[in-house]
Amino acid sequence: MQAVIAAMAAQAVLTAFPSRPFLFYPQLSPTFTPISVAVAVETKKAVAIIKGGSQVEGLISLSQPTNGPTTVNVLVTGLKPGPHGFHVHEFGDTTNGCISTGSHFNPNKLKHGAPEDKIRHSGDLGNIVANADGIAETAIVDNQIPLSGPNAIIGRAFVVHELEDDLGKGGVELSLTTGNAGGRLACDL
Ligand SMILES: [Cu+2]
Ligand SMILES: [Zn+2]
Repeated sequence: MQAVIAAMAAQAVLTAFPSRPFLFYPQLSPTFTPISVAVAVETKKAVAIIKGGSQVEGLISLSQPTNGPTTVNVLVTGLKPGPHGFHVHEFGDTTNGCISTGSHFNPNKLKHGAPEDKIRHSGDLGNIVANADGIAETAIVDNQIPLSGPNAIIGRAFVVHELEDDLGKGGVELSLTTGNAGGRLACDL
């Protein structure tokens, strides 16, 4: 991945404010279940804005009810039509450009895979697919990217890649680390 990073990358850094107050707002929105009287379900929410040196930009909004999966609503524009690897990377750090976001978020020390695989990085969200207009719009529901707790993705980064993620099945060395998804599209805010 590193060799092609300079190319273009789209990524958003999930920051738990205060340094980047516009990037990420965790909010607790209490909602009440209709049946139980005293049970409140807290849904955590977050928003990340993707922007970069290329024309790739977009908005990612996340929500997670207590102990439930995280829903990631993705809208990215300016992409080449087709699939693009989409991951949570380790560090919400762009001081050295996209390379500073490190590898795929991988708290369980496993190999790269598809979102539905048992063996995968927690940050492996597969591909988002851009249509003929270069727009990728999708909703991803995933259990391994919580917004709180020890494996929370707060403080990490979303990265959209130049190429398709082969989901660990490409048969080349990079398949098992990065999905061979090529450069990171557009970098930083
Ligand atoms: Cu990636
Ligand atoms: Zn991975």
